[in-house]
Amino acid sequence: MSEAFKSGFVAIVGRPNVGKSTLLNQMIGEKIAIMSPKAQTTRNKIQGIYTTDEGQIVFIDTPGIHKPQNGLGDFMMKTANSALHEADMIWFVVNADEPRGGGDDYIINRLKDVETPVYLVINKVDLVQPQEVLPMIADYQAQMDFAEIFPISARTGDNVQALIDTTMDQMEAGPQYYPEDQITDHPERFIMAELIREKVLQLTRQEVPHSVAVVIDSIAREANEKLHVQATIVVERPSQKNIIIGKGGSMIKEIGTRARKDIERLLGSKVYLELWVKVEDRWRDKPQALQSYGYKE
Ligand code: GDP
Ligand code: MG
Ligand code: K
Repeated sequence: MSEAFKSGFVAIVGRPNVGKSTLLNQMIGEKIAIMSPKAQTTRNKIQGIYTTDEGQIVFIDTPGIHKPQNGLGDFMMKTANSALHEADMIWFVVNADEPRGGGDDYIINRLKDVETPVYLVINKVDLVQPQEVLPMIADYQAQMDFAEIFPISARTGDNVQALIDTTMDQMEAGPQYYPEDQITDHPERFIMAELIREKVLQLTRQEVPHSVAVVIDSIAREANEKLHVQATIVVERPSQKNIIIGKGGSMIKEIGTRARKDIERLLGSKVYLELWVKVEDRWRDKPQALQSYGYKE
């Protein structure tokens, strides 16, 4: 006799770079959340969907929770806040190879205000000795009550299945929200833009900060079955545009090549990627620009 199908939403929170996107990718097995060694790569709420015969877990990958500094920061915090209340469960991800810091405490204080059960997920245990984990658990437990505590490695997959299994166990009976072959509810357009933005951040390092957005202008299927994607990279200053284009167009070519490969893998189709660069001063403080680049509620 089989039990009722279970389903629910899990919000993944944690300060930037603790490995939230890596964990999501490890579970879902597709590159849908964007990884980068830089902070705040994930701006929008990205849902990964995990389905088995037993049930379905819909993951909400939140942007790093932090004090807002401008219009964009404010948007990001509102997104994270609403995710906390919508969720049936929260996974609070922390870094095993760093002591609890101000960024973690800021989140702990916000989590204390939510009714939703919180799992403490201590990630990157592959970087520390086993005996270092216990004192860390004690330290976090002294701050607040956690429903469960899981030391894991999102990179190696260590203990990730146990985390998922326990989460699934504790979900209530519910509908299957999405078809089982669906791994994200975001339009491919958004994922493509994020893949391009990821390459810009990876390749330009410090020179082009977070003042970069990517807009997919058009997607068309060509006669030869190739997908023609036109996209615009939006920056705030002409100097940043020059960096992105690079000497003789070398940088934009590299960005395009890398992004195209990821997009082809995502869509299972040959892609012709055409990239443009546009300067728009201080777009992060303009509500209208924020909206047209997809950062709206
Ligand atoms: P996010 O900002 O929380 O989404 O963090 P990311 O998923 O982008 O990861 C930030 C960095 O930590 C990346 O360089 C990851 O490769 C790395 N990382 C994530 N999880 C692990 C892990 O379990 N072990 C190790 N060694 N590195 C990890
Ligand atoms: Mg992330
Ligand atoms: K990141």
